[in-house]
Amino acid sequence: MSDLRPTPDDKFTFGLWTVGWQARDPFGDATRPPIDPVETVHRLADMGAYGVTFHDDDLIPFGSEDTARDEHIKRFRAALDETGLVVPMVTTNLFTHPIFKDGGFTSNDRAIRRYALRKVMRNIDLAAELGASTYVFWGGREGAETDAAKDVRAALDRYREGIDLLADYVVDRGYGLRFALEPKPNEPRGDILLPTVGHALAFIAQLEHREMVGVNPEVGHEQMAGLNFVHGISQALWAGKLFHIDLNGQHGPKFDQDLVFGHGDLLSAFFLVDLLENGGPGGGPAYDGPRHFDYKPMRTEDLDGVWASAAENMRTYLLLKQRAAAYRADPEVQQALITSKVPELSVPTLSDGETYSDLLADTSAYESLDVEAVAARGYAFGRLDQLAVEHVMGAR
Ligand code: GLT
Ligand code: MN
Ligand code: MN
Repeated sequence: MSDLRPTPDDKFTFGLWTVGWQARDPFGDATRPPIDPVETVHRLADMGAYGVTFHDDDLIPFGSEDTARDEHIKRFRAALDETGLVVPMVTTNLFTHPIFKDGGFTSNDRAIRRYALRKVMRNIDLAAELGASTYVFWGGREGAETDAAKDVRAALDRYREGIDLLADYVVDRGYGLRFALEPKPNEPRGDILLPTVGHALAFIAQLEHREMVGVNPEVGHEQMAGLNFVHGISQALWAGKLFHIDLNGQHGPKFDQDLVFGHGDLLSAFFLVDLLENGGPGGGPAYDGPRHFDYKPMRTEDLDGVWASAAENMRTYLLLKQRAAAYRADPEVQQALITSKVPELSVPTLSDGETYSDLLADTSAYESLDVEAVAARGYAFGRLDQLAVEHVMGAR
């Protein structure tokens, strides 16, 4: 089916670290060789992707001399120019090198915090040069294993200080970048600061440049905490803070699996795509940014399996987009939504101009309401759920 062939209009993007993961885990060595970022750019472009993203160290090995650094950037740029792939998002590695073992912005060691800020500033310059519009902050090492080790209120002060300083830097340089904080509850730290979308949104409200900071939620990171990803994304959209999104798959609360998109909670993936694509006020897309896949090809895959899995992310997304469109267009679904009063929730509880005094005076709202009869009404939500399941299964 031709409309299942990805094109740059679909805005599919991948991190260099995703397909490039060599599958080293805490118990075993790498099962795959490294992949040259230039090859990744060509492969992704051939598959119909829109863009590529990276951490500084994915492109320029940590500790490279300036001349080597320039050469890595030059080769990468040439590949982008040849293929037309764009770089919509860039981020920093503040977690691999042992210096970051207690965090970057929130390390107890002040010298490390200063070093981390410098590392980010240098890479922000590169992000701006490459035309990125979003800079992601995943604070995987910002956390602790024991409550004895971290003054969390001081850590949040330092986190805020770091983001405020970097926002000042971006504003002063005139870079067109916005920041997106990526929550995760745990792994690699026992507990990570800003563990969920909700925590991140509350933190953002305390920032000096809060207007330029949003979130980059990841499917598996919310699901690891047993949370509903669609609800988290909905709240981020409601707050005007869905600046970026990391799509992947996860089977409930366990280690971060980073599976292919949809290869976990498929029904949740369906409702997510429906929200992103059809959830806007007029029925249009609620989110128009990159559909960024942050997954890891399974450790058991060889290189052919790596590229096959990259394509599977995009194909699964496009299939779910088709299924969601069919679900929305199904007259039985439309009728079932009305029966379940789903559209009625958009009607304000008080009428235009009505006040609480009017509500107090309305005996039909309270005194004469047949509470038992209203309580007895069913919502038929099960029917809606079944219709969704049947659409996902291609049964309708
Ligand atoms: C790391 C993490 C991801 C983040 C990346 C950005 S790095 O792979 O597991 O979820 O998005 O720093
Ligand atoms: Mn993850
Ligand atoms: Mn991620």
